[in-house]
Parts: sequence; structure tokens; C-alpha cells
Amino acid sequence: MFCFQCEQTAKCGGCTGAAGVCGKKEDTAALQDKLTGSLIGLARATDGNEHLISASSTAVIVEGLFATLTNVNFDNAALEKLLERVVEEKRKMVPDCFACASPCGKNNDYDMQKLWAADEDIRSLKSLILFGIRGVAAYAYHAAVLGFHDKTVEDFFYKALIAIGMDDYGMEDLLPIVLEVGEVNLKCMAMLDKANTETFGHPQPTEVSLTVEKGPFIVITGHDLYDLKRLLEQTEGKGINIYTHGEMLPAHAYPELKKYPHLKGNFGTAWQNQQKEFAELPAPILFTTNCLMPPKGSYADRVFTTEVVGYPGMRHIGEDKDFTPVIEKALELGGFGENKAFPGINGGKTVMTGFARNTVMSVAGTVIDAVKAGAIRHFFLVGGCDGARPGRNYYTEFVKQTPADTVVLTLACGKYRFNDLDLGAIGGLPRLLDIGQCNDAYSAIQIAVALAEAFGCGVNELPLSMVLSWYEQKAVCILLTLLHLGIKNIRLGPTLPAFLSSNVLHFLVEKYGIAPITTPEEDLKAILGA
Ligand code: SF4
Ligand code: SF3
Repeated sequence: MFCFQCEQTAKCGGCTGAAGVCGKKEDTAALQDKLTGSLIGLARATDGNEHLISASSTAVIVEGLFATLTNVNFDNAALEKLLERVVEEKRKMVPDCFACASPCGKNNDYDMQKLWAADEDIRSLKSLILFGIRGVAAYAYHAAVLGFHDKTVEDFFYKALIAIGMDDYGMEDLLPIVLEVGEVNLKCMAMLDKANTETFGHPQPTEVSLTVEKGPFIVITGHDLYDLKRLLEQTEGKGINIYTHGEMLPAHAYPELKKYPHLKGNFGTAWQNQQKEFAELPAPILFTTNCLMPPKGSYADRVFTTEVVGYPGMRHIGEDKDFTPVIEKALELGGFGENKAFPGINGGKTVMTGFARNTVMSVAGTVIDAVKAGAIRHFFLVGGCDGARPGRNYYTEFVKQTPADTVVLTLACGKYRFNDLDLGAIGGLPRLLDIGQCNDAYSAIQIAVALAEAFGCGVNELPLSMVLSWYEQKAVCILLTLLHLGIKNIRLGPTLPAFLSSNVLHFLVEKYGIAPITTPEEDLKAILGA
């Protein structure tokens, strides 16, 4: 196998051999490559004719891309089924090709080995496109679940897949498509923001407890808010409490979700701690998206998956969304006998969330006055994924060391490194503002653009610095969105992606000033100049 799509890739170079660091086995990696190659074949079959694109062909492309994201689907049977659906769609799209006596080969599936063995700059740019659209597909999938679609976003998947399969594309052909991934992802995140806020209302600042109350409960993790809504409906009045985990935390801030009194609080920290935190948990855990780690024997009997997530042997809740098996498991396990506090990694008992664009912009006047009066010297966006590498305590230390006259905006699961810290307030505004999930990078962008407009400058001229952490492919598409917007001097860690060749990295450094993180002390000094 060969896979280097995520930050924890072996030796910062690539996972090879029998299994990846994430636990993905060789045969699953081969199936995921085959699925990706067949999606390229399906995209090729459109031959640039958008009339051949259908809702079902797009759905399988979105699902197929999402299924290959890190920590989403380890289930070969589910991947085989997706492959069958791709063939079925291709058969519907170009039936004559299946009956042709002398096939020309132009719609053939793509052999991903060609990509992994390509010239390193071509491989790097094609990887940026592929990993980027895997992230975009995850967001498009969530929007589609809520009934929202965008033709520009959906059509782009075909263009990007075709580009990955083009053997004669050079750097000058691929580079514009890399940046287009960022442009399209901005549209996609805007669509998901609209879908979430129109369905669940605008997030409101909300304090979330880190204590699990006695009695039966269910832990729900991942990014899919609609699954949480349906779980809340099905558990209403049953004496079962619901606790969010990981990227589900911002759900507490949405009016249409927080109105359920049995949505009680948040359990645990970021994804990489799940094998420790779920061990012996007297409750079932429902995974709606990444990040799923191979479940340990101590809790494997209580893991449930739904939507695109899959793991062999784990029970999967299908399209009927009947959560009865999860509910029965919660009642059978019974929960804790008394209230149990699970403090955050810095010992905090509660965390705040819900500072998305609507809330922050409603106090824009106060924020602008505070900047003009010198009460706020600088903004930091410290956001992105969490992960297992030891160097990630950089982000805790960085936030702890930010001066009292600065504001820290955060988003995605990297926030668990510091979201239980009490950083105090400036003029009634908390110094630490959780904007939401990774896709709420859209909110962060809107806030930055509004501030830039208020100050009559560009985003790069604002007293704002971005200190990002990455792990999986959603972070790749968000980074490309920030580059598409021309945002410069982003600090990125804990390590740079293995799929950036030296020439591509050189380009990003020269054009956008991307820099690896160093130490909190040095980076703060470089940013604040003191
Ligand atoms: Fe390795 Fe990451 Fe690929 Fe898993 S997803 S096989 S850890 S590079
Ligand atoms: Fe986290 Fe997996 Fe990326 Fe949505 S849940 S940010 S790592």
C-alpha cells in the first residue's frame, strides 16, 4: 500500500506495508485506490458533457470521495458496494461503452499506481487536488443531507477527477485547479453554513458542561448535525441523555438542537484520545463521520456507525435512521451510577461554544471600538485538527501565552488543546471564542472580511494571524480556500504535509508566505514584534 494523505503518515513520508498508522489495512487501501480510480473513470465518461451528469452519479462521487477520507471507512464490504454503484452509474451514463466490441479506453478507470509513481511535483499537485476534493465532498455531503446542493460545486468534482487522471497535464495545468479547489470549497462551506443555519438557527454563545450525569446516555461524535437532531427526537422522553464528542461540540449552540433538555453536555476530548476515553464507557458511541479509530475490545460492542462511516464488525445504522439498537444499548448499559466530571485537558469543568459569524458580527461595533481604543491589540485564529503527535502541545502553550490584550478565535477539533482554559474577557467579550466545526472556517472568513471592511483594509493588513493545525483532508481544502482568498503568512503545524514536493512547497512559501510553526515564544515574538 501507499498512502500519505494525512499528517500522521509513517515517517512523515508515507504509509506502506501491511497497514497505515491509522489502522487502515493494505487490502482496504487497495480498495480505496480502486474506488478513486473508478470515480475518475466515471468522471471521464461524462466527456465534458454536463447533460450526462445526474443526481445519482454525483451522489456516488461525493460518497466515494468522502469514504476515502482518513478515519472514515475501514469496511471492505461497504467499499465494494460503493464500487458496484460506480459501475452501475457508468453503465447508465455510457451504456454503449459496455457493449462496445473494440473499446477506445477513454473512459477507463484510472490506475492510482500511476499517480503514486508520478514525477514528484505532478504527484504533489494532483494529491493537493485529490485530498482537497475529498474534504470538499465531506462538506457537500452534509449539505446534501439537509437538501442543499450547488451545481458549481458538484460539477467541479468531475473536472478535478478528470484532471487527476490526465497523464499529460503539467504543473501549469494543475496549479490553477489546485487553487480552484479552494475557490469551490468556499462556495461549498457557504452552502453548508446556509444549510445549517436555515435548518438549526444561528449558533448562540452557550456554556457546555463536561460532567456526565448519572443514568443511561449516548455519546455522539463526528460532524453530522442532522443525525444528532434525529437521535434527540428518538430519545425524547426515554430517560436517556445525549453527550456530544469531538466535532459535535458546537451543536450545543444551535437553537433547534439546544432546545432539547436531554442534550446535556460534552464528553471527552479530541478524536485521538478515543481509545483511552471510550474504554469501559457504560454507554454506546455513535460515529456520524471521521474520526473513527479502530475500536478496542473493551468498547467495540458499543460502537455504532452511520452514513459514510464504517468498520468491519461494528453495527451500522442505515438509511432508515432507526436508532433503536443504540437506544437499547444505552438502556442495557445504564450509564454511571452517579454524576461524573470529565475535565478538559487543562482541568476545566465547562467549555464555551457558539461564537459563529452572526454572534461575533452582532458585537462588531464593540470589537472595532476596542481595537481603535487599543484594548484589543491582536487577533489570533488558532484552529484546525487535533492529532496524536507530541508536538501538538504547541497549540496549548501558544494560547496560554497570548497576551491579555489579544483575542483568540478557534474552530475544529484542535480546540480541545485549550478550550477549557479561562482566558478572561475584554470589554465583556470572552478572549477565547469558539467559532464551531472545521467547516465553520466559513464563519471565520466572514468575520475577517467584515473586520477588514470596517477598517478599510485587506485581510492581510488586519492585526490578525492564523496559526493552523492540520491532520486530515478537510484541513487541506480549507487551507486551499485561504490561499485562494490571498491570505498570507499562515503558520502551519505540527509538520508540513508529506505530499508537498520541495518545488510546490517553495511556490507556497514564495507566493503566500506559509511557514511551519516553531515555538510559541518565537512565533508570538515574530507576530507581535515584542
Ligand atoms: Fe497513513 Fe494517514 Fe493514509 Fe492512514 S490515512 S494510511 S495514517 S497516511
Ligand atoms: Fe478533527 Fe478528525 Fe480534522 Fe473537523 S474530527 S477537524 S481531525
